[in-house]
Amino acid sequence: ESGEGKAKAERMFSLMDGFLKNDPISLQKDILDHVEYTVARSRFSFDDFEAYQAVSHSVRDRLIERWHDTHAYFKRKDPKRLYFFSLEFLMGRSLSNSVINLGVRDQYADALNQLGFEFEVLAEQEGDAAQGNGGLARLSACQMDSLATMDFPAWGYGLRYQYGLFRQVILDGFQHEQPDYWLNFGNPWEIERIHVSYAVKFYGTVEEQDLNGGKRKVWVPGEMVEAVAYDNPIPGYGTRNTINLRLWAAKPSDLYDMESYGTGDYINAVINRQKAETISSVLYPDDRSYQGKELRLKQQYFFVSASVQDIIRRFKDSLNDFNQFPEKVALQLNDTHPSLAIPEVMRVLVDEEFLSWKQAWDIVCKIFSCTTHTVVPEGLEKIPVDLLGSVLPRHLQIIFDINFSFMEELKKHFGLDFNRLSQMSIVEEGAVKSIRMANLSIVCCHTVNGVSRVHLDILKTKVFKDFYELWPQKFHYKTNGVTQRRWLVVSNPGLCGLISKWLGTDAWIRDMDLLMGLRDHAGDAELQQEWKMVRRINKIRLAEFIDAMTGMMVSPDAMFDVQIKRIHEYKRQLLNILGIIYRYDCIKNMKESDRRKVVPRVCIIGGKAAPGYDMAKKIIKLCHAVGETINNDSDIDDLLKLVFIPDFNVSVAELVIPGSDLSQHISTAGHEASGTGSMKFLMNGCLLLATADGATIEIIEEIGEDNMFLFGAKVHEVPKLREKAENHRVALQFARVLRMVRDGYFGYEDYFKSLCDSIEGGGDFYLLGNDFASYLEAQAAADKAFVDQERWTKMSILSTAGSGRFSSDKTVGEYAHQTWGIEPCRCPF
Ligand code: GPU
Repeated sequence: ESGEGKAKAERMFSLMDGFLKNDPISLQKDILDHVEYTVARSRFSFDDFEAYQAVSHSVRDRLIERWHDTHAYFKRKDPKRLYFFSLEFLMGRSLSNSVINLGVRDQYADALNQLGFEFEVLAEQEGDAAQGNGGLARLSACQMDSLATMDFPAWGYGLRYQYGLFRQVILDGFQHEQPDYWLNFGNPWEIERIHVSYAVKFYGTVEEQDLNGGKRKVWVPGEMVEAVAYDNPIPGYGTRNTINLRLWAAKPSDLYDMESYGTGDYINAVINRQKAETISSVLYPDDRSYQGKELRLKQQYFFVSASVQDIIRRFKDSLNDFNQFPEKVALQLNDTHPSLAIPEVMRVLVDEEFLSWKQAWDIVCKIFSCTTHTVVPEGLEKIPVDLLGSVLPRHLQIIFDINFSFMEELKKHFGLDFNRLSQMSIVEEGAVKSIRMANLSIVCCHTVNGVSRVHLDILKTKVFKDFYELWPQKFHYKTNGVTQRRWLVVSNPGLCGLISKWLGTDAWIRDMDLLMGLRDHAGDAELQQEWKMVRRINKIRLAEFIDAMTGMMVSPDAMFDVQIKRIHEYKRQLLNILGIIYRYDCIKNMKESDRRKVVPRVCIIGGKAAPGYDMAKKIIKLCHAVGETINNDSDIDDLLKLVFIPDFNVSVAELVIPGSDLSQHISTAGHEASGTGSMKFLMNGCLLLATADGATIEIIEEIGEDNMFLFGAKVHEVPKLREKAENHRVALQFARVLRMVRDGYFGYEDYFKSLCDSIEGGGDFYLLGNDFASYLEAQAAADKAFVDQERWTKMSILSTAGSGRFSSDKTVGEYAHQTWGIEPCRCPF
């Protein structure tokens, strides 16, 4: 190093004084500095929100420090990196999670106390980052936390929506949607990188040009938009590693339409430029229904194109031989939403890096893997060929070329079996010719993962049967998991402390298998007592929240029975509501002496319906109508309450889950690919009332059937039950509660008619009638178990003890080893 460089480095170091310090005085000074200079309020007078802002900025400084060190280290070591592409990341709040992962929670709490603030109160000031819909999006967030904690050299890539998932407002029992303009109050958790930006092209034509005697394809775009990077540091727990979630925002491009400024219509030219920003403006709120929308297609390509450019630039910084690309890059596609990355990498390698088609194809086949999250073929994405050809003309050509080779391969393998060829083709012929994104992904990825064992079975035997016969080695599963950092450490500090006390260590926060140690103590009266206390405090907190949100007082002595998730017919919130009506009807018809034996319940339902999903919206209204009747019936009093929690989101889940006794995961068997909510409840010692579907099947194996309340048809029974309508062994009670809804017992009978029609007679696709009797039995078993608090508490402890297998650390470890081929790269302290 030159003398000058060394002197400069020394000066910098002495000015910086090494790393930021985390003693209470340093923290207070940093916080007040941010109050004064970042938030620009007087340090002598600032409110809770301003305090939150200042605290966040001081935490952000610490994140940045580690982010720099981590990335400098990655650059030096240059390991194979994982690039995780997802159109949705449901991060929720960041403050509590960050200070816990940085290991400075208590220090901040002390420092704030001395300034006259309470950490929890400030943490409540933060709004949710809701850049996603449901399970799929929250899974991405959990996996980012695990990737960071396990020191994997990984990057997340996605879109930075200006409007997150809509806010749900309930008016007169009906859902209304309001925009979530979440950036209004600033977002301290992101770092804008105005210099990290790429041009993304759309529309236009493909021209052929001569190149060294051959031909090359040149895409002449009709529109260009700039992608600007926003980096979101993701700190690991118990490590210095802090990885990056890079989200792209669309900005007008200076390269594009300069000429329109020459026409004299300056104002309109500026307004037109501004339209570029709509690409990253709004998250699509329909969980899993793709309708061939142009804007959605542009969103997908926009983030894929920017990310691929970023990855290739990084690769070329260190190497310039694309043969080594697969040794440096693993590219994971979260469902098919980012699958345009496949033709995009082909295009860049062939058209811009001048590799041969064969060379490029070999690379593509080595770097891509994908995960699928659905079980129904109808849920698979298709893009109309006309649309794709107009927005991305070169990509359509590439997809056709890939399909041509694939069809040739198929013919060699299966002969001229036209049925099979047309089913497996990437191109679907028909009224609307379209591209099947799942088929494209399967053809080009080396590995296709399902999200639970039974999900893989369904993929192999139904959804992708043909592909499985062709390439059995491609198909695998990694059972989903959730991060215990957020779902226990952040959200349930009481239980967390108790677990550590009884295990004699907090090492389980990085190694969930250790929780099994709790099994030895499950019958211990002292642990049971402490366990009950912690859970009771959480229930009181939840009761206060319910009071604040709905004005309803509920007793923490009652059993809190919870179903929170997106509203979907297959998730059967309707079954839950009909069960509640049944319970209500029973209590109403009881003798006074029998009422004393009833276990009091608070039934809690929460979740959003896609704005265009009529049935789901009717279910929300029915829940309110039934609640209105039950909650105001003086005969019922505290024996039964029905609460709908509005605007369910990640931070609401953090509060509700630790305070639940029983949670419901009651999808029709064969419909929930995995389910992850159940895992969060399990960790928190909440008992499950569930069908044998998705990951629940594996949960049963882990904790045993006796420690939960199972019911309903099994996966293999469902098709037969559906075949014949007369097979529906509809319980008498089912007909009776349905009658009540139809006859207007809860009002709105016209509005609920289609809902009733959808589950009566042969049309009961999700088998509510069939499963109703066994559902009621499971509910009765739960009542019986609850009366015996000793038994209940033991089951609760055993639930937590058996939840280790459902940590996303485990899932991510399996992906790293089996699918991505990446190794930890731990930044030294
Ligand atoms: N999932 Br497809 C979503 O949340 N959104 C979707 O569009 C699709 C699937 C869910 C599955 O329903 C759930 O079973 C799974 O646990 C989750 O993805 C994560 O894999």
